[in-house]
Amino acid sequence: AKQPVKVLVTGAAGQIGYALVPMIARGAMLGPDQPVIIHMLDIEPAAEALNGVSMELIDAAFPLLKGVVATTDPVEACKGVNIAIMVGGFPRKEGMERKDVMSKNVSIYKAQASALEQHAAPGCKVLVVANPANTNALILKEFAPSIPEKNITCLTRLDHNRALGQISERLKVHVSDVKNVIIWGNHSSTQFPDVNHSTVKTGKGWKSVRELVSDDKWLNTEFITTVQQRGAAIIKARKLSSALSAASAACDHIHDWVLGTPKGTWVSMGVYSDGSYGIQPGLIYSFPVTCEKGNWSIVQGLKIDEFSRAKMDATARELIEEKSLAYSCLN
Ligand code: NAX
Repeated sequence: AKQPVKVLVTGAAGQIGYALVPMIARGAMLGPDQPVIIHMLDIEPAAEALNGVSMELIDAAFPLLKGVVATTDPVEACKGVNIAIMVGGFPRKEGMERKDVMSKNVSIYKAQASALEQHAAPGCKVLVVANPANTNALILKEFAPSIPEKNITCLTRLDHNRALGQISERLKVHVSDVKNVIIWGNHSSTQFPDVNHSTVKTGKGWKSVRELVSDDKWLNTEFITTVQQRGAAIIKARKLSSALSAASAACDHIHDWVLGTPKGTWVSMGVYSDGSYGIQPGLIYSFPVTCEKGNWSIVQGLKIDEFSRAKMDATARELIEEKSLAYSCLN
Protein backbone atom coordinates (compact mmCIF):
# COMPACT_ATOMS: atom_id res chain seq x y z
CA ALA A 1 0.00 0.00 0.00
CA LYS A 2 1.14 3.55 -0.69
CA GLN A 3 2.32 5.77 2.17
CA PRO A 4 -0.08 8.65 2.88
CA VAL A 5 0.80 12.03 1.37
CA LYS A 6 0.46 14.97 3.75
CA VAL A 7 -1.46 17.85 2.23
CA LEU A 8 -1.70 21.23 3.94
CA VAL A 9 -4.65 23.53 3.23
CA THR A 10 -4.40 26.99 4.79
CA GLY A 11 -7.55 29.05 5.22
CA ALA A 12 -9.29 25.70 5.53
CA ALA A 13 -12.29 27.10 7.41
CA GLY A 14 -13.10 29.39 4.48
CA GLN A 15 -15.31 28.78 1.47
CA ILE A 16 -12.69 27.33 -0.86
CA GLY A 17 -11.27 25.23 1.95
CA TYR A 18 -14.69 23.76 2.64
CA ALA A 19 -15.05 22.71 -1.00
CA LEU A 20 -11.44 21.60 -1.36
CA VAL A 21 -10.79 19.27 1.56
CA PRO A 22 -13.46 16.71 0.59
CA MET A 23 -12.12 16.67 -2.98
CA ILE A 24 -8.63 15.90 -1.66
CA ALA A 25 -10.01 13.24 0.67
CA ARG A 26 -11.84 11.57 -2.23
CA GLY A 27 -8.72 11.30 -4.32
CA ALA A 28 -9.51 14.03 -6.87
CA MET A 29 -6.13 15.63 -6.30
CA LEU A 30 -3.69 12.75 -6.00
CA GLY A 31 -5.57 9.82 -7.45
CA PRO A 32 -8.00 7.15 -6.25
CA ASP A 33 -5.27 4.92 -4.80
CA GLN A 34 -3.32 7.55 -2.88
CA PRO A 35 -4.04 7.81 0.87
CA VAL A 36 -3.80 11.32 2.30
CA ILE A 37 -3.42 13.05 5.64
CA ILE A 38 -4.96 16.52 5.59
CA HIS A 39 -3.44 19.35 7.61
CA MET A 40 -5.72 22.35 8.01
CA LEU A 41 -4.58 25.77 9.18
CA ASP A 42 -6.70 28.78 9.97
CA ILE A 43 -6.51 31.69 12.39
CA GLU A 44 -7.85 31.94 15.93
CA PRO A 45 -11.20 33.64 15.09
CA ALA A 46 -11.97 30.70 12.76
CA ALA A 47 -10.77 27.96 15.12
CA GLU A 48 -14.25 26.76 16.03
CA ALA A 49 -15.40 26.67 12.41
CA LEU A 50 -12.22 24.80 11.55
CA ASN A 51 -13.04 22.25 14.19
CA GLY A 52 -16.44 21.84 12.54
CA VAL A 53 -14.80 21.08 9.19
CA SER A 54 -12.61 18.56 10.95
CA MET A 55 -15.70 16.88 12.45
CA GLU A 56 -17.33 16.69 9.02
CA LEU A 57 -14.26 15.10 7.51
CA ILE A 58 -14.48 12.39 10.15
CA ASP A 59 -18.22 11.99 9.53
CA ALA A 60 -17.68 11.56 5.80
CA ALA A 61 -15.72 8.34 6.49
CA PHE A 62 -13.45 8.77 3.48
CA PRO A 63 -11.53 5.53 2.81
CA LEU A 64 -8.43 7.42 1.59
CA LEU A 65 -8.28 9.84 4.52
CA LYS A 66 -5.76 8.52 7.03
CA GLY A 67 -5.66 11.50 9.37
CA VAL A 68 -6.63 15.11 9.99
CA VAL A 69 -4.67 17.82 11.76
CA ALA A 70 -6.64 21.02 12.42
CA THR A 71 -4.66 23.82 14.00
CA THR A 72 -4.05 27.54 14.31
CA ASP A 73 -0.31 26.96 14.73
CA PRO A 74 1.59 27.37 11.43
CA VAL A 75 4.47 25.22 12.69
CA GLU A 76 2.24 22.28 13.54
CA ALA A 77 0.34 22.78 10.27
CA CYS A 78 3.48 22.69 8.12
CA LYS A 79 5.16 19.76 9.83
CA GLY A 80 6.18 17.15 7.28
CA VAL A 81 3.79 18.30 4.55
CA ASN A 82 4.48 17.15 0.98
CA ILE A 83 2.00 19.53 -0.63
CA ALA A 84 0.88 22.95 0.59
CA ILE A 85 -2.21 24.67 -0.79
CA MET A 86 -2.18 28.25 0.45
CA VAL A 87 -5.77 29.48 0.43
CA GLY A 88 -5.63 31.63 3.57
CA GLY A 89 -5.14 35.33 3.16
CA PHE A 90 -6.44 38.75 3.95
CA PRO A 91 -9.34 39.78 1.71
CA ARG A 92 -9.78 43.26 0.34
CA LYS A 93 -12.57 44.97 2.27
CA GLU A 94 -14.57 47.92 1.09
CA GLY A 95 -12.72 51.18 1.37
CA MET A 96 -9.35 49.53 1.89
CA GLU A 97 -6.32 50.78 -0.02
CA ARG A 98 -4.53 48.27 -2.23
CA LYS A 99 -1.37 48.92 -0.31
CA ASP A 100 -3.00 48.01 3.01
CA VAL A 101 -4.26 44.67 1.68
CA MET A 102 -0.88 43.98 0.12
CA SER A 103 0.86 44.76 3.35
CA LYS A 104 -1.33 42.30 5.32
CA ASN A 105 -0.72 39.54 2.80
CA VAL A 106 2.99 40.22 2.61
CA SER A 107 3.28 39.70 6.35
CA ILE A 108 1.15 36.52 6.23
CA TYR A 109 3.17 35.05 3.34
CA LYS A 110 6.49 36.03 4.86
CA ALA A 111 5.64 34.20 8.10
CA GLN A 112 4.18 31.15 6.38
CA ALA A 113 7.19 30.94 4.06
CA SER A 114 9.44 30.49 7.09
CA ALA A 115 7.15 27.91 8.67
CA LEU A 116 7.12 25.90 5.43
CA GLU A 117 10.83 26.26 4.87
CA GLN A 118 11.63 24.98 8.34
CA HIS A 119 9.00 22.30 8.77
CA ALA A 120 7.68 20.99 5.43
CA ALA A 121 8.98 17.73 3.97
CA PRO A 122 11.88 18.05 1.52
CA GLY A 123 10.56 18.56 -2.01
CA CYS A 124 7.29 20.07 -0.78
CA LYS A 125 5.24 21.48 -3.66
CA VAL A 126 3.47 24.77 -2.98
CA LEU A 127 0.38 26.19 -4.67
CA VAL A 128 -0.74 29.70 -3.73
CA VAL A 129 -4.44 30.37 -4.29
CA ALA A 130 -5.00 33.43 -2.08
CA ASN A 131 -4.98 36.78 -3.82
CA PRO A 132 -2.93 38.53 -5.00
CA ALA A 133 -1.90 34.98 -5.90
CA ASN A 134 1.15 35.64 -8.11
CA THR A 135 2.64 38.18 -5.73
CA ASN A 136 1.88 36.15 -2.60
CA ALA A 137 3.73 33.27 -4.26
CA LEU A 138 6.65 35.56 -5.02
CA ILE A 139 6.85 36.71 -1.40
CA LEU A 140 6.69 33.09 -0.27
CA LYS A 141 9.55 32.26 -2.60
CA GLU A 142 11.66 35.18 -1.36
CA PHE A 143 11.23 34.20 2.28
CA ALA A 144 11.73 30.47 1.79
CA PRO A 145 15.05 30.55 -0.07
CA SER A 146 15.79 26.88 0.59
CA ILE A 147 12.61 25.74 -1.18
CA PRO A 148 13.52 25.39 -4.86
CA GLU A 149 11.76 28.03 -6.95
CA LYS A 150 10.42 25.23 -9.19
CA ASN A 151 8.33 24.12 -6.21
CA ILE A 152 6.46 27.39 -5.76
CA THR A 153 3.50 28.12 -8.03
CA CYS A 154 0.23 30.00 -8.08
CA LEU A 155 -3.23 29.14 -9.36
CA THR A 156 -4.34 30.29 -12.81
CA ARG A 157 -5.93 26.96 -13.64
CA LEU A 158 -9.35 28.33 -12.76
CA ASP A 159 -8.93 30.97 -15.48
CA HIS A 160 -7.64 28.27 -17.83
CA ASN A 161 -10.67 26.08 -17.13
CA ARG A 162 -12.98 29.06 -17.58
CA ALA A 163 -11.46 29.66 -21.02
CA LEU A 164 -11.98 26.00 -21.96
CA GLY A 165 -15.56 26.33 -20.74
CA GLN A 166 -16.28 29.40 -22.86
CA ILE A 167 -14.96 27.75 -26.03
CA SER A 168 -16.89 24.59 -25.29
CA GLU A 169 -20.12 26.56 -24.80
CA ARG A 170 -19.58 28.57 -27.97
CA LEU A 171 -18.83 25.56 -30.19
CA LYS A 172 -21.28 23.25 -28.39
CA VAL A 173 -18.61 20.63 -27.89
CA HIS A 174 -17.70 18.86 -24.69
CA VAL A 175 -15.14 20.71 -22.59
CA SER A 176 -12.81 17.71 -22.59
CA ASP A 177 -12.59 18.03 -26.38
CA VAL A 178 -11.03 21.50 -26.08
CA LYS A 179 -7.37 21.85 -25.18
CA ASN A 180 -4.32 24.08 -25.07
CA VAL A 181 -5.80 27.44 -24.23
CA ILE A 182 -3.30 29.62 -22.38
CA ILE A 183 -3.60 32.06 -19.53
CA TRP A 184 -0.66 34.44 -19.64
CA GLY A 185 0.37 36.60 -16.71
CA ASN A 186 -1.41 37.70 -13.59
CA HIS A 187 -4.43 36.07 -11.97
CA SER A 188 -6.28 39.38 -12.26
CA SER A 189 -8.32 41.19 -14.87
CA THR A 190 -5.15 41.95 -16.88
CA GLN A 191 -4.58 38.24 -17.56
CA PHE A 192 -4.47 37.32 -21.23
CA PRO A 193 -6.60 34.29 -22.17
CA ASP A 194 -5.10 33.17 -25.49
CA VAL A 195 -6.73 30.72 -27.92
CA ASN A 196 -4.24 31.09 -30.77
CA HIS A 197 -2.79 27.62 -30.18
CA SER A 198 -5.91 25.97 -28.90
CA THR A 199 -7.53 23.04 -30.66
CA VAL A 200 -10.81 21.12 -30.60
CA LYS A 201 -11.34 17.42 -31.24
CA THR A 202 -13.62 16.82 -34.20
CA GLY A 203 -14.59 13.81 -36.31
CA LYS A 204 -11.67 14.77 -38.57
CA GLY A 205 -9.02 15.14 -35.88
CA TRP A 206 -7.93 18.22 -33.92
CA LYS A 207 -8.87 21.55 -35.52
CA SER A 208 -7.83 25.04 -34.51
CA VAL A 209 -10.24 27.04 -32.36
CA ARG A 210 -9.79 30.14 -34.55
CA GLU A 211 -10.84 28.16 -37.60
CA LEU A 212 -13.86 26.58 -35.91
CA VAL A 213 -15.14 29.70 -34.17
CA SER A 214 -14.42 31.76 -37.31
CA ASP A 215 -15.29 34.96 -35.49
CA ASP A 216 -12.04 36.73 -34.67
CA LYS A 217 -13.92 39.70 -33.32
CA TRP A 218 -15.58 37.57 -30.61
CA LEU A 219 -12.32 35.79 -29.80
CA ASN A 220 -10.40 39.07 -29.52
CA THR A 221 -12.94 40.93 -27.42
CA GLU A 222 -15.88 39.28 -25.71
CA PHE A 223 -14.20 35.93 -25.11
CA ILE A 224 -11.26 37.62 -23.42
CA THR A 225 -13.32 39.94 -21.24
CA THR A 226 -15.73 37.16 -20.25
CA VAL A 227 -12.84 35.07 -18.93
CA GLN A 228 -11.17 38.07 -17.28
CA GLN A 229 -14.43 39.14 -15.60
CA ARG A 230 -15.80 35.71 -14.75
CA GLY A 231 -14.84 36.00 -11.09
CA ALA A 232 -16.86 39.22 -10.81
CA ALA A 233 -19.83 37.62 -12.61
CA ILE A 234 -19.84 34.77 -10.07
CA ILE A 235 -19.77 37.24 -7.17
CA LYS A 236 -22.68 39.13 -8.70
CA ALA A 237 -24.72 35.95 -9.09
CA ARG A 238 -23.80 34.11 -5.91
CA LYS A 239 -23.04 37.08 -3.66
CA LEU A 240 -19.96 35.05 -2.84
CA SER A 241 -16.78 34.47 -4.81
CA SER A 242 -16.08 31.28 -6.74
CA ALA A 243 -15.41 28.37 -4.46
CA LEU A 244 -16.24 24.99 -5.97
CA SER A 245 -14.62 25.87 -9.29
CA ALA A 246 -11.58 27.31 -7.49
CA ALA A 247 -11.26 24.17 -5.37
CA SER A 248 -11.63 21.96 -8.43
CA ALA A 249 -8.98 23.97 -10.29
CA ALA A 250 -6.59 23.64 -7.34
CA CYS A 251 -7.06 19.85 -7.54
CA ASP A 252 -6.40 19.91 -11.29
CA HIS A 253 -3.26 22.00 -10.80
CA ILE A 254 -1.69 19.63 -8.26
CA HIS A 255 -2.99 16.52 -10.04
CA ASP A 256 -1.32 17.42 -13.30
CA TRP A 257 1.84 18.71 -11.65
CA VAL A 258 2.33 15.49 -9.67
CA LEU A 259 0.90 12.92 -12.10
CA GLY A 260 1.75 14.62 -15.41
CA THR A 261 -0.11 16.26 -18.28
CA PRO A 262 -1.40 14.03 -21.09
CA LYS A 263 0.80 13.86 -24.17
CA GLY A 264 0.12 16.82 -26.48
CA THR A 265 -1.70 18.78 -23.79
CA TRP A 266 -0.53 21.71 -21.76
CA VAL A 267 -2.08 23.60 -18.84
CA SER A 268 -1.58 27.06 -17.36
CA MET A 269 0.35 27.55 -14.12
CA GLY A 270 1.77 30.61 -12.42
CA VAL A 271 5.49 29.82 -12.21
CA TYR A 272 8.77 31.61 -11.66
CA SER A 273 9.73 33.26 -14.92
CA ASP A 274 13.04 32.24 -16.46
CA GLY A 275 12.75 34.87 -19.18
CA SER A 276 10.78 32.68 -21.60
CA TYR A 277 8.74 34.69 -24.12
CA GLY A 278 10.58 37.82 -23.06
CA ILE A 279 8.89 37.94 -19.66
CA GLN A 280 11.13 39.53 -17.06
CA PRO A 281 12.77 36.87 -14.89
CA GLY A 282 11.86 37.03 -11.23
CA LEU A 283 8.09 37.35 -11.62
CA ILE A 284 5.56 34.63 -10.91
CA TYR A 285 3.80 34.69 -14.28
CA SER A 286 1.28 32.29 -15.77
CA PHE A 287 2.67 30.29 -18.70
CA PRO A 288 1.61 27.22 -20.65
CA VAL A 289 3.39 24.24 -19.08
CA THR A 290 3.64 20.51 -19.49
CA CYS A 291 4.38 18.32 -16.48
CA GLU A 292 6.27 15.08 -16.20
CA LYS A 293 7.51 13.17 -13.16
CA GLY A 294 6.56 15.97 -10.81
CA ASN A 295 8.27 18.73 -12.79
CA TRP A 296 6.73 21.44 -14.93
CA SER A 297 8.38 23.00 -17.95
CA ILE A 298 7.28 26.01 -19.94
CA VAL A 299 6.10 25.14 -23.46
CA GLN A 300 8.63 26.71 -25.80
CA GLY A 301 8.51 27.99 -29.35
CA LEU A 302 4.91 29.20 -29.61
CA LYS A 303 4.50 31.97 -32.16
CA ILE A 304 3.36 35.19 -30.55
CA ASP A 305 1.61 37.77 -32.72
CA GLU A 306 1.56 41.51 -32.09
CA PHE A 307 -1.86 41.52 -30.44
CA SER A 308 -0.78 38.83 -27.97
CA ARG A 309 2.59 40.47 -27.34
CA ALA A 310 0.94 43.69 -26.19
CA LYS A 311 -1.41 41.84 -23.84
CA MET A 312 1.37 39.64 -22.42
CA ASP A 313 3.46 42.73 -21.72
CA ALA A 314 0.60 44.63 -20.13
CA THR A 315 -0.07 41.89 -17.59
CA ALA A 316 3.69 41.59 -16.93
CA ARG A 317 3.79 45.33 -16.21
CA GLU A 318 1.04 44.92 -13.65
CA LEU A 319 3.05 42.16 -11.95
CA ILE A 320 6.16 44.33 -11.88
CA GLU A 321 4.13 47.06 -10.25
CA GLU A 322 2.61 44.62 -7.72
CA LYS A 323 6.07 43.32 -6.94
CA SER A 324 7.35 46.78 -6.12
CA LEU A 325 4.26 47.53 -4.04
CA ALA A 326 4.89 44.28 -2.13
CA TYR A 327 8.55 45.18 -1.57
CA SER A 328 7.59 48.64 -0.36
CA CYS A 329 5.48 46.90 2.31
CA LEU A 330 8.53 45.08 3.63
CA ASN A 331 10.09 48.23 5.00
P1 NAX B 1 -12.68 32.99 2.73
O1 NAX B 1 -12.62 34.35 3.32
O2 NAX B 1 -13.96 32.23 2.74
O3 NAX B 1 -11.59 32.06 3.46
C1 NAX B 1 -10.30 32.49 3.75
C2 NAX B 1 -9.87 31.81 5.03
O4 NAX B 1 -8.50 32.16 5.27
C3 NAX B 1 -10.67 32.26 6.25
O5 NAX B 1 -11.16 31.14 6.95
C4 NAX B 1 -9.65 33.02 7.07
O6 NAX B 1 -9.86 32.92 8.47
C5 NAX B 1 -8.36 32.32 6.65
N1 NAX B 1 -7.14 33.07 6.94
C6 NAX B 1 -6.94 34.40 6.97
N2 NAX B 1 -5.67 34.68 7.33
C7 NAX B 1 -5.05 33.49 7.50
C8 NAX B 1 -3.75 33.13 7.90
N3 NAX B 1 -2.82 34.05 8.17
N4 NAX B 1 -3.45 31.83 7.99
C9 NAX B 1 -4.38 30.88 7.74
N5 NAX B 1 -5.64 31.17 7.38
C10 NAX B 1 -5.97 32.46 7.27
O7 NAX B 1 -12.11 33.13 1.26
P2 NAX B 1 -12.22 32.11 0.04
O8 NAX B 1 -13.41 32.43 -0.76
O9 NAX B 1 -12.04 30.73 0.53
O10 NAX B 1 -10.96 32.55 -0.83
C11 NAX B 1 -9.64 32.35 -0.38
C12 NAX B 1 -8.65 33.11 -1.24
O11 NAX B 1 -8.65 32.62 -2.57
C13 NAX B 1 -8.94 34.59 -1.37
O12 NAX B 1 -7.71 35.31 -1.23
C14 NAX B 1 -9.47 34.75 -2.77
O13 NAX B 1 -9.27 36.03 -3.29
C15 NAX B 1 -8.64 33.70 -3.49
N6 NAX B 1 -9.14 33.23 -4.79
C16 NAX B 1 -8.23 32.90 -5.72
C17 NAX B 1 -8.55 32.33 -6.93
C18 NAX B 1 -7.51 31.94 -7.94
O14 NAX B 1 -7.90 31.49 -9.00
N7 NAX B 1 -6.23 32.11 -7.68
C19 NAX B 1 -9.98 32.13 -7.30
C20 NAX B 1 -10.90 32.09 -6.13
C21 NAX B 1 -10.57 33.02 -5.00
O15 NAX B 1 -11.14 34.28 -5.26
